This record gives sequence, C-alpha cells and structure tokens, in this order.
Amino acid sequence: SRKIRIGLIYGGKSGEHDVSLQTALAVMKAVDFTKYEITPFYISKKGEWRSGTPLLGPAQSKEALTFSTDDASVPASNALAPIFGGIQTKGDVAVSSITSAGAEDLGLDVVFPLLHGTFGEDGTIQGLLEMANIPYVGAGVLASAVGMDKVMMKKVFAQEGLPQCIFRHFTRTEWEKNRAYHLMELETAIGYPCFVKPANLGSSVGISKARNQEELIAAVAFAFQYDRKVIIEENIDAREIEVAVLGNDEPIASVVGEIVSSNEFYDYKAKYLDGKSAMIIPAEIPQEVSDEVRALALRAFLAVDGSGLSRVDFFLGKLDQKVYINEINTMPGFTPFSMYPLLWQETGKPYKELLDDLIRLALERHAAKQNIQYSFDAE
Ligand code: G1L
Repeated sequence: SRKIRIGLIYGGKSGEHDVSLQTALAVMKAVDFTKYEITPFYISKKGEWRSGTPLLGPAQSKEALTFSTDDASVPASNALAPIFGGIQTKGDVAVSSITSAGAEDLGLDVVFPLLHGTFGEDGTIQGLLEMANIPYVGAGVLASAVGMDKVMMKKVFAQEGLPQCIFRHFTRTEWEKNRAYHLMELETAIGYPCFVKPANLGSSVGISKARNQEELIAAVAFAFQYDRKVIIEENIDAREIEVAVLGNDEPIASVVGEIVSSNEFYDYKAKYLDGKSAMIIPAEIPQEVSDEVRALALRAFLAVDGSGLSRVDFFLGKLDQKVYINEINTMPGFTPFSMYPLLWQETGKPYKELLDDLIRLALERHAAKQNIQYSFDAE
C-alpha cells in the first residue's frame, strides 16, 4: 500500500515559534519515511504561509524548514492555495473558496497542527482544517478552545465535579464598574497570597502573585494587558504532577510524572532535566494517589471532549495530600524530551509508536465524522 502523506504545519505568529520549529524537526526525525511522506507547511512570524514539496527524509536544517535560503532543499510554493482551492479571477474580483473535497485535493492524508497559542491552539487552525475537510492530529475545535481559556476550562471541570482550587474571574468592564465589590469578594473567597492570570492560556506572560491589596490591584491591571478576562486563583502549597492521555472516545492514561523546580531537585536522582526543572517519572507518590490522578485525567479529557492527546496537570497539596486539577493542555510540549512523550516512553510506548497512534486516531475520528449528517437539504 502507498505511503501515508503527512502535512506538518509549524512556525506561526506566536512566542513559541522556535519551539514549534524544533517540534517539527523532532517529528520529521522520528517518523519512518518508508511508511510516511511529509509535506512541510511553514508559517512565518509575520503570518505568511510557505509550503514545500513532499520530503523523502527529514529536513537537514532550520533554514530548510523555514525556506529562508534560496538553496533550501525544498522549493517554496503558495501553501494556502491548495487549502483555499486556488485563487481565480472573475471579472475584476479575485475569488477563492475552501474546498471541502479535503485532503485528497491537497495530496495529504493527515495534518499535524504544531502551533501554539492564538491561531494554533485556540481552535482556529483546527477550524480551518475542519472547513477544508482535512483529517488532523489532536484536539478538535471545541477542546482546543476550552483548553485555551482558563475560565471556560474551570467551568467545565466544575460541571464534571473535578476537584480544583478556588477561583474567581471577571472582565475588564466588570472590574472597572465594580472594583470595590470584586476586591471584597476576592479577599473573602480567596485571600492572600493569590495568583492573577489572563484567562487566555496562550502564553505564560501576564501572571503574577499578590500578597496584599495593593499588589492585587497592580496584578489585575498587569493581567488585563494580555486579555479582557482575568482569573484569580488561590495559592496551594503543592507538588506538581502530570498525566498524559491518549485516545478518542476511549482514552488511556500514562504513568504519573512530577515536575520539581531547580531549587528543590538536587535531592532527586533525576533522569530527565529540562532547564529549570526536573521531571521525575514515575512520580514518587502512593499507588492510590496515582490511580486517582489517572482516573481524574481521563474524566477531564472526556469533559472537554478531547481527542488525540492531552497532558493533564494537577496539584498534590503538601498539607492535605489532596489532589486538585490545574489544567488540561491539548498541545503539550512534544519533542522526545518533553513530559508528554516521556510519560508514554515510561509507560512502554516510544515516540515513534506514539506518532503512529496519533495518526491512526486522527484518521479514525475523521472517518467517523464522515457519516454524520450536518443538514437536511444536502445538495
Ligand atoms: F499534533 C498534535 F499531536 F496534536 C500536537 C500538536 C501540537 C502535539 C503537540 C503540539 N505542541 C506544540 O505544537 C507545541 C507545544 C510545541 C507548541 Cl508550538
């Protein structure tokens, strides 16, 4: 049978541009080119799309990945043209349409959207791929969008009855109209210290800790520079533990890992170091806690209507030994040295196999959707 044709979309207009390139290179290096063929789709920092011809082996350099030199091994072409069915001229008007003929037209079987933050993880690229009827790896539009908005995520978790820390949220308009009320509410419900964050999880910027009212007001103003919604959370003295989830309607959970920050990790004989932190896999926690966390991770994945993969992050209270869900990440770090792949590695699934599974899951989800009727008057 012929090779499966993979598209990799990477780069993008976010702060994670370089992480995305590294991830694309890692995926290229890991896939079996006797089974797969890869077409690169690079989005520059300015938002221009560039695509190349199918690769028969991994790109050799970052320049080849970004088509930034004239002698790049892969010639660039207008990447969006095939997705939008080309651009035609009708009289004075340029017309283009998203073809729903989908991946066959593009010469692709499945796409990896390796993009972080706004325009990548928030459901927008997933929406574009849905409209073009192209199978893609990972979360769909809904789970991506819920996973990007901390407030929506916590509301979904609350509805599912998942244990989480105390939080409050408001928009800039609400804050400006009723600041005294919100301050009183935050002080009685949460108290100090507390964490103030932009609701949008696109970046780690805009986050700060407040120890008193003056700091709280400054922290809220700071967070509003990054989003129109902010969330305030209680501070829990806790260990950070994480679980990898893989699957569609019947997901499975990996072993549990722990993140230990640099000022604490010298006591551990850590196998995996990631700059400022160490990853302890499996986490040194009681079996009952590990069982509980894995079950909660699966419930969280199903609650947001996840598909493909997610990393689910928890706090394990140092004082009460209680487990709190922190967040679900539908696009976790994904090089072979990131927590998500390492958790599967330790569970017995190496990176290559993980890629095979994710591709199969994407194709299965797409095939199942083809049988759904979307309207009465099909043309
Ligand atoms: F395609 C997958 F598998 F769904 C996928 C997509 C994106 C997995 C992991 C990621 N992660 C990233 O793209 C990033 C965290 C490297 C941001 Cl650029």
